[in-house]
Amino acid sequence: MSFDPVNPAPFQLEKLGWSKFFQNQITTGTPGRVASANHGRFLVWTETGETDASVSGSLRRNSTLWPAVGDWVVLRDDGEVIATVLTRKTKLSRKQPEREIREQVLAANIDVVLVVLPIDRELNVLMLERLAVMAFDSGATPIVVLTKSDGSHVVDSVVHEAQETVPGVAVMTTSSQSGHGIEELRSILHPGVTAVMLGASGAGKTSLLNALEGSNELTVEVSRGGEGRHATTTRRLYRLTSGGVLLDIPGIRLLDLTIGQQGLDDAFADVTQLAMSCRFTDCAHSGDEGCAVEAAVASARLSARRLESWRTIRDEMIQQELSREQEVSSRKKKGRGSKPKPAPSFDDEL
Ligand SMILES: Nc1nc2c(ncn2[C@@H]2O[C@H](COP(=O)(O)OP(=O)(O)OP(=O)(O)O)[C@@H](O)[C@H]2O)c(=O)[nH]1
Ligand SMILES: [Mg+2]
Ligand SMILES: [Zn+2]
Repeated sequence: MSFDPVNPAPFQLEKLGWSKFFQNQITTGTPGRVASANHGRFLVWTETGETDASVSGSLRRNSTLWPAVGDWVVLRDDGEVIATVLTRKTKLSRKQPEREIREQVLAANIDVVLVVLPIDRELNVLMLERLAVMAFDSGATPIVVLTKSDGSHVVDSVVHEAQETVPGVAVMTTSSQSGHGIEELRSILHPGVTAVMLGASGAGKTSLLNALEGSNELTVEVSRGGEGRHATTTRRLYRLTSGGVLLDIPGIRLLDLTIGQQGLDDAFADVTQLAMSCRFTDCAHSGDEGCAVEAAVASARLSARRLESWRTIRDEMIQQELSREQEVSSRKKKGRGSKPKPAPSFDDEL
């Protein structure tokens, strides 16, 4: 375990997000936070410094408790083995219907999800809607960060478009090149706050980290089509000079975005609010009798495009659910459902 004699308590756990919620879960052992994971080895921050830890045998056999970046864990006395993963406050995850481990936790115990989209070209509304749903699903607070503002001549109208797309969510603009908005971002990331950056490859996530910290982490050239080529390949926590903690993760593709009902309700708060007046509680807002949402579209209180997006995402959600159920039932037919759980494949893969 590394220890800095000049600064005897370099890691104040509260600054790193430690709270009563976690304290109440432990009686013995050393608490620490998983800062990165690499094929079964974990870099853990504790009060006395960083340690390189593995997981205990019992954890290894119980794949539902596999540590993810951002997790609070308890180390055994020797300080090199993770004995327990504490219950998560929030988690940003994606479902993997086709994999043995169904859910991949991208970030644990986050307070804020920075939904990062570049605006040096047209705002990708489709992406924003889905990222917002996933961010809301995590249980943390989403904030939209529109990057590369130096490359846009229509910043105000794009901000307006983003606000219309995710009503009630704060929208800010940044430029890692000019420094615009970086101070504002810094003020959000104060001690005790953990944020994760969620966005496509090439959106400018790592550049934000570099602009905040003056660091020089690897960024990527963006191709003509706007897609980056995964400059960042691992998930990692950074302690910021502003006191907070920032998680940089690899870019996510539109295809990988998974969605849940709660996230849908929250990201489409305008539709959810109107739906409370629909005659049927399970109204699909699609020709159903007494539909208040369609009535709102007819009287121009809700845009038709907005309802269209809601329907599309809901259809995708139902489709995802169906394929997951099919997966489970075909597994059962093959008699695999009764097999003991396999050892976890490493969750730190892309
Ligand atoms: N003009 C301009 N370019 C930017 C800005 N921020 C990032 N870029 C450029 O956009 C490209 C991608 O930036 P990255 O920070 O690597 O993107 P990323 O989201 O971390 O990408 P992944 O790690 O692959 O997910 C780089 O070439 C950056 O120089 C900005 O504010 N203005
Ligand atoms: Mg990156
Ligand atoms: Zn309805």
